[in-house]
Amino acid sequence: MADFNNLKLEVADEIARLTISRPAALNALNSETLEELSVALDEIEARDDIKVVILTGGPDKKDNQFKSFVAGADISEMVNFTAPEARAFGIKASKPFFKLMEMRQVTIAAVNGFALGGGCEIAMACDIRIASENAIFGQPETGLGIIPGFGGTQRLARLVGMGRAKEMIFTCDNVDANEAYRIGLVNKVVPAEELYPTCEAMAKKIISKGSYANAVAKAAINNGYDMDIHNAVEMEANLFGVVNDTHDKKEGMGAFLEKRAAELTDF
Ligand code: CO8
Repeated sequence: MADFNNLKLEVADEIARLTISRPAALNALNSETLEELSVALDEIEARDDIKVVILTGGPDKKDNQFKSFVAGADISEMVNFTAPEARAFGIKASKPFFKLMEMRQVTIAAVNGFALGGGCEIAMACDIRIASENAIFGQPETGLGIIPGFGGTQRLARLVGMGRAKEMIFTCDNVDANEAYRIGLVNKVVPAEELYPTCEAMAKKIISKGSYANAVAKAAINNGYDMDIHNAVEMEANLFGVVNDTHDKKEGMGAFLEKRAAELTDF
């Protein structure tokens, strides 16, 4: 794997733990980190021995505590952006963000503190979000005179509905972990010390199912989300055809009928 300045990648039991680590800036996303994320996610996607990615934030510099998941895009880099530079920055981010959303591996955000601006946005690009009790979500951009630019105006409304998304974006009010759970922004809230073990347990459960089938199901959910229901169900039927021609289908159904545990290996 490539060497990274702002990321840490550990792989064990088919799970990649990808940690964003810029301790001096509460893991804010600068250009270098976005580029490294692109490289890391491309490399992960090519590996058959990684089935789930858990994305999280490293500890801060001041107290060495897990205070922040990602405190946004890097304001010190953005402050002098011209319009073309800002656009290029947004496009640079869209590659790893879409990769998290669309790669064949399942992606889980382990949100362990501030998830503000680009931090909330990168969590939303993951398939699943699990938050520690100290997590704080928010889109503070309009208070900085900008708008969410890493997909926030789109993904937040899709996750929590237009009314709540507009309220969060227009007021810049943060929401705590329990409120994030209540509005559907996160899947689960757990005490801080249980965050990684909870993500890992979910990852292991996901890995115990058909990984190829899960990758196809992920594509079906993503592709169908913005289609009309007739085309979406037809697209699903096509993908259902694809998964019927696999080892895992024969093994999964065969094992059920023979009353034994299935050994699912396709990916
Ligand atoms: N960018 C750069 N540096 C940051 C950022 C950031 N987003 N967040 C924190 N830091 C730095 C601070 O400047 C500080 O550095 P230093 O020690 O050198 O002064 C260090 O991290 C620690 O931060 P604080 O001292 O502020 O820590 P506190 O515990 O007092 O506060 C907060 C924590 C509340 C998280 C606070 O740091 C904060 O409000 N940060 C900014 C949050 C924010 O506004 N995020 C949104 C940024 S805009 C954005 O994400 C847009 C995304 C879309 C861009 C699209 C482009 C096309």
